[in-house]
Amino acid sequence: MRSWPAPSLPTPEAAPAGRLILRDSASGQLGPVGDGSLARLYVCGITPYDATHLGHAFTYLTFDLVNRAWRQLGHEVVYTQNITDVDDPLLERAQASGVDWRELAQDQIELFRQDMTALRVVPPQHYLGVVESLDLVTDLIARLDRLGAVYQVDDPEFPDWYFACRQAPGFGQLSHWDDQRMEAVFAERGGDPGRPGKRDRLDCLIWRLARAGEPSWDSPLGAGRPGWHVECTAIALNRLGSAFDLQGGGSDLVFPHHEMCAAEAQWATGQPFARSYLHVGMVGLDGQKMSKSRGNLVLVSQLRQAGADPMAIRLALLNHHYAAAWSWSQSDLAEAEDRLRRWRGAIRAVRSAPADETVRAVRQAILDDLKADRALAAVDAWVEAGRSASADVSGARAAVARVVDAWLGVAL
Ligand code: 5CA
Ligand code: ZN
Repeated sequence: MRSWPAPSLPTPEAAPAGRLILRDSASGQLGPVGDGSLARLYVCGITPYDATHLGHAFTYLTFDLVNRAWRQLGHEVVYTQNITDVDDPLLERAQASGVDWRELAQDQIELFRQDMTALRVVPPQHYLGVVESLDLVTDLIARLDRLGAVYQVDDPEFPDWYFACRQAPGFGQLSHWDDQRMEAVFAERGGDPGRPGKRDRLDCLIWRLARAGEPSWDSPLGAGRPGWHVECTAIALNRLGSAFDLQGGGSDLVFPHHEMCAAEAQWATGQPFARSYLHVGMVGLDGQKMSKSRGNLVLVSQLRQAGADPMAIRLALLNHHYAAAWSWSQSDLAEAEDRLRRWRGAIRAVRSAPADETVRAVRQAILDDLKADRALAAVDAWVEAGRSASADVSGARAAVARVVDAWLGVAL
């Protein structure tokens, strides 16, 4: 799938210092991530409807900070992202709104591309839809079948294929949840714990056999379509290999999605799936999780159409640390617009404060578990100091504009 145009990126720093430290969601520990010369990142992409709400944008901006930091430190980055362009929620939405599911997906992917471009998100090198990746998916399921990791449910009419997650090496080591919590959340997030004929209530659908009126594709498993999790396992393993550096998404993906992906990959390859995981806190609106099903969405495109500068939207989101859930309000945007105005004013002013400390502080804040809010405060302090400066410090304004562009993705 075509991704979107890359923003201009300042060349990496001549003498890059430091390493990126992130808190791994599986271990809860802080540690270096992507330390080799090649840094490999997989981020779960959209299911293309109701794109791009501010929760999506917050998640992709978080990983954009990771991508930019690695590049500035001189690593080569391989970034892969999927698109869930066939799945129950997409088909249900298409049906409910009377449009073809392919058309709905295409329109929404295009809108997502435009939003990502406007927000200056560095695109993934590998941007893959499920429909174009079906061979990868069915190959992986066949491999799991040979290893005894999948089975057909005991249902004479629709003997769909399931993954026997419980026997998978390492199952549960990402979320560390108990059975009761896993089951409850599994049911909420597309799972079917109560389906008769399964061997274990947590086993997840891996290949759904064709039903009348649903899209399906021929395969050695029978005509059908993939269950949700296996798409990301197959695409990530194919483009990044095992034990890649970082798997990411919103915190709603910890279980079952990322737990199942990891279990499938570990069984198929005998290797860990990702070395580290990063999960982004849920963005809500007026105290509730922003989600398609609740319909309480604020879309990036709506804000843009209403005249918001995409750089102000970016600043509004970066003002929150990724790890905590938070609730969007109109004042987030108003504050960010004010900040953007102040920053641009300082970059064009005739006087400025010295920038060396500021540049270091921005870089350090990001390397320290992506403390973007702290980076913004460092730039605020430089802007404030410039007000009482008596002269222009040579190169200071260019240096701040550069670090804000390279590390925060904000063009001033
Ligand atoms: N296609 C799957 C992943 S394979 C999916 O979860 N799609 S999505 O469209 O529902 O979400 C896209 C990305 O945005 C996921 O990483 C998801 O975790 C994240 N996300 C969804 N809602 C929010 C929210 N309210 N706040 C933060 N991130 C969110
Ligand atoms: Zn995914």
